[in-house]
Order: sequence, then C-alpha cells, then structure tokens
Amino acid sequence: MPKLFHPIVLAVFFLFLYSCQEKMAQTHTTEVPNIIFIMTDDHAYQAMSAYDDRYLQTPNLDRIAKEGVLFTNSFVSNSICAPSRAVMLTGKHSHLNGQRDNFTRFDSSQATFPKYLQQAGYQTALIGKWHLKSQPTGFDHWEVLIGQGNYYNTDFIENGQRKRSEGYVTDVITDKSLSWLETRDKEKPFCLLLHHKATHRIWMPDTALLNQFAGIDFPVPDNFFDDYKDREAAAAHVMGIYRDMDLVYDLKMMDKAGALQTQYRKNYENMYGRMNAQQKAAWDAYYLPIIDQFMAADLQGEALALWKYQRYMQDYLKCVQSVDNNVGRVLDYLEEQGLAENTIVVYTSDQGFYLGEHGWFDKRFMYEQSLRTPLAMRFPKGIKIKGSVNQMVQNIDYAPTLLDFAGLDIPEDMQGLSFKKILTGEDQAWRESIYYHYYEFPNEHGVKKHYGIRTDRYKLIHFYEDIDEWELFDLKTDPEEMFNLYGQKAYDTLTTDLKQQLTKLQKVYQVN
Ligand code: SGN
Ligand code: CA
Repeated sequence: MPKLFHPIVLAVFFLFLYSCQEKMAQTHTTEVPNIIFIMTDDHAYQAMSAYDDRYLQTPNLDRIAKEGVLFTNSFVSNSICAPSRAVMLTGKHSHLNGQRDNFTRFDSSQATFPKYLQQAGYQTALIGKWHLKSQPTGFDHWEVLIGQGNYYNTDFIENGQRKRSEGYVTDVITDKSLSWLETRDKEKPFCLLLHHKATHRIWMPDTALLNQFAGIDFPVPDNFFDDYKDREAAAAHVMGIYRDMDLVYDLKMMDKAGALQTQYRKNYENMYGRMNAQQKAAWDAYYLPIIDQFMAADLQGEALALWKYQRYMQDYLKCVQSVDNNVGRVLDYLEEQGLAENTIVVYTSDQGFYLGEHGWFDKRFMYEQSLRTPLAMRFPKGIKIKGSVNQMVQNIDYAPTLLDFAGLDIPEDMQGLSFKKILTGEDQAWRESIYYHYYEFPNEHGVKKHYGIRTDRYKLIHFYEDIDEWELFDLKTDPEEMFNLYGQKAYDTLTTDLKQQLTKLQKVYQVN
C-alpha cells in the first residue's frame, strides 16, 4: 500500500478536514453583526408615523420598526445634543462622562463603544454631526460637520482636513456614508455612525421637497395656548412659537424690501447666502409668494401664533421627509448588497422636540416630548421578537446593547443595561424607573437646571439653582403634564415614595 493511503495517514487527513469544517461552521455561526447607528438631531417622535401619523408618513423609518422593533418607551437622560451624544458613546450618565452641556469639550480619551468594537476588529466610521468639540477618536474614518454645520453646501472636517460639500446636507451625509460602505474593507465587520444634522433649527428643507404638504393645515396641539399655571419653571421658558420664534430666521420671511428687521435676520441672510444660484431660485420661488401674503395679511395675536405654528410645521416636517427618503436609500443599499440580515440598523434622535405642545419648539425639559426620543431597531438575524418593546430604555443602554450583540463583554463601568435579551425573547429583569438630569443653564431658551425620576405612571421633577420648584405629574390622568400635583395632601405619600426612589437611583448612578 502506498504510504499516502496508510490508514493512519488517512485518519489524520479526515480528522484535519473535519476540524476545518468545524472551524468554518463556527466562524459562520458566530459571525458578528455589522452596525449602522443612524441618529438625527431634534427629531420628535410625533413626526414619525410609526409613533404618530397625524402629521406625516415616514415609510422608511417605519420600515425599520416593521421589520424589527419599535421602542414605545425610549428616553434620554439629558435632553440636549452634545450630552446625549456623549451618553450614547460611553454608556454613562453626564455626571460621569463629564459632558453636562453643549459648552464642554468631550474628553475623547474615554472608552466608547466604537473604540471597543475597533479593538475587536471592527472597521469604524463616523459621518455627519459630531458637536463634541474634541477630535473624534475610535474611528478608522470620520467626516464631521463643524459645530451645527449648515443645511446647504456645508463644510466637513474629513480626517482633519476642512472641505466643502455642495448639496443638501441630508443627501450629502447619506452619499458619504454609502460611499464609505462601498469602499470599506469587506473582509471586516463594520460599525457606521451616520449622524444627520436634520431636523435641527432652522429647519431648512431640501428645495426638491418645498411643495410637499401644500395646502395642509396641521392639527394644533390641545395645550398650544398653555398658561403654565403652577409650573414656574415652564413659565420662564424662551422657546415659545408665538413669542420667541424669529419671523425671518426661523420662519424665513426675509422680505426683499427689508421691512422685517428682526433680531436674527443677519444670521438667516448668511445661511441663505450659502446657497448657489439654482438653490436660491428654487427657494425664492417657494418663499417669496408666502412672504408677500404674510406682509399683506398683517396678522396679530392668536392668528399670528397659529400662522407661525403652521409655517414651522411645514419646514420641520419637510426636513423629516428628507431624512426618511435618505434612510430608505441606506436600507435599499443593505438589501442590494445582501447585508440586511446581519446588520443591526438603529434609528434614533439625540432627543425629542416640541411640535407646538405647551406652545413650544426646542427641547431640554423633562416633559414627555423632549424626554422621549424615537428608537427603532432592525436586525433580522438576531432580533427574535416583533412589534413593540414597552420597557423603559434610555440612551445609556445603547453602548452596552451593541457590545452585547457584537459578542463582547460589557465593561463594568457602563451604567446602561443591555436590552439584547429583551430582543431575543429571553427573560430579563428590567428597571422600573429612569433618572434624568439637565444642566445647561443659563441658556438661550431659559430652561432651568433640573433632575427627576419617571416611573411607568408618575414623574417627579426638581428645578434648582435660581429657583427651587418641584413638579409632580400623573401621566395616566394628565398625559399633557398640565397639572402639577406637588404639594397636594392627597399626593404626599406618593411624593415621599418617589423621592426615596429618586435617592436610590442617584446612589446607583453615583450622583454626588
Ligand atoms: C442652537 C440653537 C438652539 C438649540 C441649541 C442646542 N439655536 O444654539 O435653538 O437649542 O442649538 O441644540 S440656533 O439659532 O443656533 O439654531 S442642540 O441640538 O445642538 O443641542
Ligand atoms: Ca439635538
């Protein structure tokens, strides 16, 4: 018998083949997921039709929820941009990651989930809004807006170099993301943070969508004319649609004669000035007739308030529509490339926003519209449940959850919880309350510093610094948070109990 066919040699050969197959099977079944984390800026859940279809349809955002899950109790821990981004990256509350407000510079030597993924062999990228001042770390590739960036022909810093990109920002960020996906190293798993500027103030729509919603009268929230009775901190706001929105800057009424010399007209002229001739022509064709009508109507009081609300909604919702279209492009790309099954797609916003509730725009307050944020997630290969997730999740949970799905250990110092087991249908004990703390004061919108606790049914808030006010709401009987129950005899026991729970949360989260 030739030596090659000796039974021992053959046995060793087959054993070797078997072990190779085993290895391949193992790498196949343990194949780590890709991640696309899409985050918009100031997107109100009220403007995502999976949550609320009174205003517009968002078929592509809804598609993530339909093919995956929609979180119906998704909250932030500090409703403002840079802090929210720092929480998302670190999995820690603001007092531990150090980013309490928009003015601070993010300490980017900290551990973040993209860094952990990068160390584990992921290819990582960040494209779009960053807003953390320090240079991004933990990304193989990054292209970020400078500060808030611009809606038209915005500048980016691309791995250290400043470059202007012609076009509408939501399209441009998506183009850049798709081209990075196309040119990435296809042998490695990837994690892409795709962070839109939209739908941030001053809500400049894409010229291609200006005629969307023509003739539509959007429903006005019941508490649009809120009187802020028994809510001293709310009364101190500077974010009223009627009183504080600038006719030229926010609402684009830049009359050619220059009659409307509002406080922020110059800022608007600068933004308009960034557009090229074609963009300006399309812009003017839409806004000039509205400006003429507005000047002729000479609206006052309630009529002016409602007109402002409708104008605001028109622009805001068109910005959402661009986001929806562009998210559709990303989802289509994943399908075409055969990546949809094994890619986790997260859609969220850095916080919620007011669409006229309490008469407001902006965010910051611990009231529902800005405490909540949209959250939908799709991962066909890994998510075993369908429909809605009702557990209270918070943006501190994103980092641990994504690391968990990537098969990595969750660092002990992360404060969030992984909600992976909820999504794979396994038993998982969950929190019964969330902790919130907003620190940016003084600020342009007059929102006081405050912290608080929200349970399934109740919310207790303490406003402090130049004020000392407590507010208590029963979200079941008063979902619009109009009746402050704090101090009423019948609620004393409940208040004491909530204060104790709040103290416990502060201990757990190491608040000093
Ligand atoms: C800017 C806006 C504010 C907004 C903050 C924070 N003014 O300062 O209205 O509250 O950003 O927004 S603007 O005139 O510059 O538009 S955040 O989302 O970045 O936190
Ligand atoms: Ca924001």
